[in-house]
Amino acid sequence: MNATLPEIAVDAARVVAELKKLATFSAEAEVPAGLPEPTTAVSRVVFTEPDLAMRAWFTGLCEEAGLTVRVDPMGNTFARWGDPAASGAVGTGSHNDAIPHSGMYDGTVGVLGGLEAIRALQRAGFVPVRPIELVMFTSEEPTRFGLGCSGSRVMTGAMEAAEVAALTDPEGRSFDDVRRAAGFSGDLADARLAPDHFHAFVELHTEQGPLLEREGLDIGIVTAIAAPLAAEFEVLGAGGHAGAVLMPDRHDALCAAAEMVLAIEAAAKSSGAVDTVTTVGEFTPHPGHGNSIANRVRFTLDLRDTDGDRRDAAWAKIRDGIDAICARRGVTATHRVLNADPPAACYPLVVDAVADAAAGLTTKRTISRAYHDSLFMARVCPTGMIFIPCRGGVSHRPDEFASESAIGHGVLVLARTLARLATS
Ligand code: HGY
Ligand code: MN
Ligand code: MN
Ligand code: MN
Repeated sequence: MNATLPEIAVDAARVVAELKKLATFSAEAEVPAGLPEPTTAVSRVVFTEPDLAMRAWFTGLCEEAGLTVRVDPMGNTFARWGDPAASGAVGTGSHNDAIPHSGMYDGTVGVLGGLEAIRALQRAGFVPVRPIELVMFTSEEPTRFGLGCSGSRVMTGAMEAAEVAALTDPEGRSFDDVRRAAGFSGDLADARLAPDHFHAFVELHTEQGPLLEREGLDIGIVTAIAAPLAAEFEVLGAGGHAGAVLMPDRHDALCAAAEMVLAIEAAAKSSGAVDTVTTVGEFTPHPGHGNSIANRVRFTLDLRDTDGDRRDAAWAKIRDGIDAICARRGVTATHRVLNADPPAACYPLVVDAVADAAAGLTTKRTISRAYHDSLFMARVCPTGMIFIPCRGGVSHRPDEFASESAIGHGVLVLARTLARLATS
């Protein structure tokens, strides 16, 4: 038994070396000019060849650490230290998929940092009362199927397996077909966790924001995760010849959509709080040629806020603004909501364990503005997150960077947190 927690030594250099190896599992990824060094561009979309090669390598690492590896029908990968059949495990983990032309730390710090936290506890002679289980979630990024966190949504019952199975990628292939072609079989519904599978869950992640670095702090103790909404819009206009259609006669879908994008930005800026953020990341006119007026534009909306009601008020304002633009310009707009999730409060059991584990380091309690699989794990067990600073607060860009020292602090706090949670 562990009367007191053992002295834990983290091998941060090994985590950095493994992160660099992980970054080599990548499709073509561009590095924009002028980014600071070190910069490493990564593209690792779910169920593509780099993802599958990474999975095999990652499984080998877990088996080297003596963990029992299980992969569910969605590709969520579980590496357990302790009794494979026991309930009430303490979980940690994150995601290894990466959006195209992004960086090498988003998600991966939580997966490989979680593995090192377990190895460090093993080296310290810690004996967990509860199993400790590392999770690599499938498809946390919305890149291929338009929906973030599909793996953790199904695991936690936040979404039915059949809904995820029917999601399609840009080539029109369904999630179910793609995952089967990638070698994942079985009934997707079996990815649903038993209610008592986890006693608690804690995710280590880079802050993906500037506050910790700006304030010179080591650790962010996350108390809540913002509420994300994603939707896609289709605007239809008249189109026509760029020379022959006079301006008063136009119903230009691109000009209308451009006005809608500015209305979306204005809705965030006028919400009354800096916490409301909107992004239009995709904007595709059709037919998309210089001498042809666009008759169709497809664009995406990513709307988030730490306050669910304020987010929903911004969403209502956006829809009203778009309706008014349609009426004035003689175009039509339809939309499909991909997800509209409530925010998650982190659980005192885990928040306090993280705060205790960070003794000796400088910390602040903070909110996650990015979403994470923890947003859904919080629906099934006490959940919390640990943030480490990242250079300039940058993420989803190749110049995303976290120092070895920051990673070492994060993994040490994670190891101590896991030990606390797995002792009782
Ligand atoms: O978009 C997000 O917040 C996450 O990084 N996928
Ligand atoms: Mn991300
Ligand atoms: Mn992430
Ligand atoms: Mn995430």
